Amino acid sequence: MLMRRVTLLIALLLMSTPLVAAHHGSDHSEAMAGHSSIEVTHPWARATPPGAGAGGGFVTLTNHGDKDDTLVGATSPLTERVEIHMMEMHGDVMRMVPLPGGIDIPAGETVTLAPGGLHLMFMELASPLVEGQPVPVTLEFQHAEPIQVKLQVLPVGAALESSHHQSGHGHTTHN
Ligand SMILES: [Cu+2]
Repeated sequence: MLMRRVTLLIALLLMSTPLVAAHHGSDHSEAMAGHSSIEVTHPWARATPPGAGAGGGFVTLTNHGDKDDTLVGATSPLTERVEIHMMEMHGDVMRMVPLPGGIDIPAGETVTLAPGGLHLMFMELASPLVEGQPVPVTLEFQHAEPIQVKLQVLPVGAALESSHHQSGHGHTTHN
């Protein structure tokens, strides 16, 4: 009797599986919708300690189009102020400098935002960036349509595998 019930249960589970799969499959078209000449890869951010007030976000931007473009701004539900910054050496001190003109992404080139260089800055954070809780960001371009990404939040002090420390100011991209 018990055995028969278990068999029936398994049969029901097997029957319901294709329905679940079909439902998930319907989300696919939405993800494919936004066609853009700009490709965004490695969206990530660093977790911030409580009370830090601001946090950095990083993406890699590739311009597959034949026209130069510019990342002119970004928005996020986390804060009303997302700025574009770069790091600059002033004597021995690294300083963050706002880039009101944005970041140029020449046609056919890739620009990497990374710690120690170009980055997005989430200003006046009401709550810290927490490891494992993705940060939604909309990137705005001069020509391309806005692109929505979710920054994966890594531990405080995390670095992208391709980033490396350099003395001096060698953070501009050379191609
Ligand atoms: Cu900054």
